[in-house]
Amino acid sequence: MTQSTFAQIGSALREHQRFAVLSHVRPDGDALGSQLALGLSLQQLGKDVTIWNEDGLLEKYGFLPGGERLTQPRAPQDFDVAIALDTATQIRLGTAGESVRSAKTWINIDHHPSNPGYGDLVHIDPAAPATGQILFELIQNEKLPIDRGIAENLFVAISTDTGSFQYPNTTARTFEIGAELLRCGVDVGRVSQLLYENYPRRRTELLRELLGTMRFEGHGKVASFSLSLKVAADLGVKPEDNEGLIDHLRAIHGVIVAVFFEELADGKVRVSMRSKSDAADVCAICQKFGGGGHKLAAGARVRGTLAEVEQKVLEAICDVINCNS
Ligand SMILES: [Mn+2]
Repeated sequence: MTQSTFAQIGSALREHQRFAVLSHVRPDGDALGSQLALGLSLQQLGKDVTIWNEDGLLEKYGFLPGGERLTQPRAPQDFDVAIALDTATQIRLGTAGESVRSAKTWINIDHHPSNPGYGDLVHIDPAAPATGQILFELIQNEKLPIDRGIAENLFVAISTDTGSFQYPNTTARTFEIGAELLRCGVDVGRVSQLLYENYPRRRTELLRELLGTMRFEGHGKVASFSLSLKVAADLGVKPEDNEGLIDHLRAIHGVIVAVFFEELADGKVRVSMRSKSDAADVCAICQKFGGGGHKLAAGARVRGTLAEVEQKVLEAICDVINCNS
C-alpha cells in the first residue's frame, strides 16, 4: 500500500467535479461527522456533492450542520470521485458503495489499522484517534473551506471517537485541534449536551436490561453483558441506542476487557470489545473471529447462539489475558 500525501488528495479534490462521500454501515459519530465535514467543505469549493450512508442520518445526530444532505443511497449514479471515510473494508460501505457507478478515482481516508488500503488515493493513519482528526489536517494543509458548521461536524467526529477526549489515543494534537475548532465557533457545552445528555429514555431502559445480564470472568478482568433479539424487540431498541453502553463495563475497577454481545436476526452475534490495556489487543482477538478494528476497540460478527458465542469469545479473551494468573 502506498500512502498518498494530503497534497495529492487535495489536488484530486480540486480537479474533479462530482463527488460521492461515503462511510460505513451502522455509522457512529466519527463516520457521520466526517462525511458531513468533508461534504460541506467540498460543496463550498463549488463541487457537486452526494453524501450517502446505508443507514442515513441517525436520529441522535439530527442536529449536525448540513445533516439534511446525508441520505440513504438512491439509484446508482456516476461520479468522478468516491471517497470512503472511516471504513476499514470496502464491503462495510454497504449499499452506499454499491450505488456508486464508474467513479474514476476512489479515495480512502481512515484510521483503522486493519484497513488494507483499497482505492487509488489512500491515507491511513492508525495513530489518529478519529478520521475527523485526519480530515482537519487535510483541510488545514490544503486550505480547504472550513466554517462553524464544518468545525462542529469535525468536533463531533473527534469527541465521539475519543470518548470525549479521554481514551488513550487522545494526543496533544487532538486538544490543539479541539481548540482550533472552538475558535471556528463550536459551542462545546451545547454540542456536548446534544451528544451526551440527550438520549431517549429507551436507551437507559436498555441499559437496565443489559446490567441484568452482566457477568464477570477471569477474576474480574473481563466483564460482559448481552442483548437478545427478544429484549431488543420488546424495548424497540434502535441500533444507535447501543453506542457507548459498553463504557459502563469498562468503567469498573479491575476490568481490562469489556464485551457486548448482541444477538442478530441472521443467526450471528455481534461482538463489541473494548480494552483498557495495550497488553490486551482486542483487535487481534476479534480477527480470530473474522472481525477487526483497533487495538483497544474492536468487533466481530460470529455465527452461533448467544450462549455459544459468549462461551467461545470469553474463552479466547481469557487465553490472551491469562485470566487465571
Ligand atoms: Mn473512527
